[in-house]
Amino acid sequence: MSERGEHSNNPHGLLKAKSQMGASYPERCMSDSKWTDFEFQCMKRALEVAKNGIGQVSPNPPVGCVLARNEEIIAEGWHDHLGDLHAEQAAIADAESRGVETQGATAFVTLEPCNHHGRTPPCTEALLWAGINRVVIAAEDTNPTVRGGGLEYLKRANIDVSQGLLESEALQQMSSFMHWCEYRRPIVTLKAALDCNGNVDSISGPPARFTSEESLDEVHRLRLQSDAVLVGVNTVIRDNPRLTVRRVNLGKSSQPLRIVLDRRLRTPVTSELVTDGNDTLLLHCEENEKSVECETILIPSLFSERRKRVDLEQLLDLLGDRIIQRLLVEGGPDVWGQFLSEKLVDEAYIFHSTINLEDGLKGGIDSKILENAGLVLINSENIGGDRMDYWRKS
Ligand code: AOF
Ligand code: ZN
Repeated sequence: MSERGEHSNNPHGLLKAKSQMGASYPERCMSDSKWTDFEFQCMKRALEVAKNGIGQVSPNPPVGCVLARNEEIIAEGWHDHLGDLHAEQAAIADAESRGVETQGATAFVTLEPCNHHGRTPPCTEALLWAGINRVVIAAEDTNPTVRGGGLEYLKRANIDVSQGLLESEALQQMSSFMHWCEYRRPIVTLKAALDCNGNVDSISGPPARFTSEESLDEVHRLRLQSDAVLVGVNTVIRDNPRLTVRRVNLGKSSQPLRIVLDRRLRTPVTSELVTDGNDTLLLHCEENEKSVECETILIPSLFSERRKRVDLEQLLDLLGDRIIQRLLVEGGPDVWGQFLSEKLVDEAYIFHSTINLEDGLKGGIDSKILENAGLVLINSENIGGDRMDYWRKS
């Protein structure tokens, strides 16, 4: 087992795969399936270890791989951080480091093996080199630079190849990568915190935190999994937020790009977003002599003065060109409202606090609005006394 096993729940308990996984994936009726119970177990384990790369590998997807022989998992690996080994190569290295023979083994991989020389050599060649004779994948790689190539290459080399095992689970795990491959735009994740009356702030009082410590941790986890965090300029002026990952381990990842929709370039030059040394992008539409110590882009066509709207389609294209795969929209109400009314939110995390803010400012978010935006409630969780609702596009 490689040292990287420190991230895994039970790095040495390879054979306990099934009992570890039980709760996270739907139980299947095996009798009418083309897959055996053991094959399910293997792919579940591959999906489980892939989680170690979440928040660390963007713009690559998190990928996991297990090697199995004679109904026994013999090695496992995952893509741990950008530039590190791909999952297949990590699994082969895991076997090698423990002197385990890979000849004749089956590889279960959550993504089609790559067949290109990128940051690492092709996984297809590594699998052949290791003597793997069967490859089972969950999802195809829709990255245009590798599309289809991996499976074709393996088939031509007489490897027994099958696909589609736990495919929807894998697609969900790699959703931002898959979305970007298809649309060249980021997935939009909305985060909002509301008091017990649906308010987000107190109009007369100073800005104050009203969600639990655990909810704040959750927000930092969301930032870690996002390539960029977006707010409107009013939020910057009112809260002077940092929008960085601080409460959870950043690992080998970098801080998300902070983006401010700032029509008239009103972001204070002394604000945290400008002065803390992390990257910020201010998007504005009026010529301005102001000198700000961060990147600014003047895009008159992004803002419609007459309709008081931002051209969000244009914005998403621009961010997609920068290989932003997940955009976290953190506020405030005007920005949320526009993304929701244009049905551009792919998923939303709504934190409901029991606290009652005096003289509250409406958040403009409720179940009806989320449903009208095409979202459905997937689950609700208690997070340190708050209720966190997770909504996703149906
Ligand atoms: C795999 N196994 O674990 C991952 C794959 O530039 P590179 O070399 O890092 O390659 C990145 C691309 O490879 C990425 O965009 C995706 O298409 C694929 N990711 N492939 O065989 C892996 N993470
Ligand atoms: Zn690869």
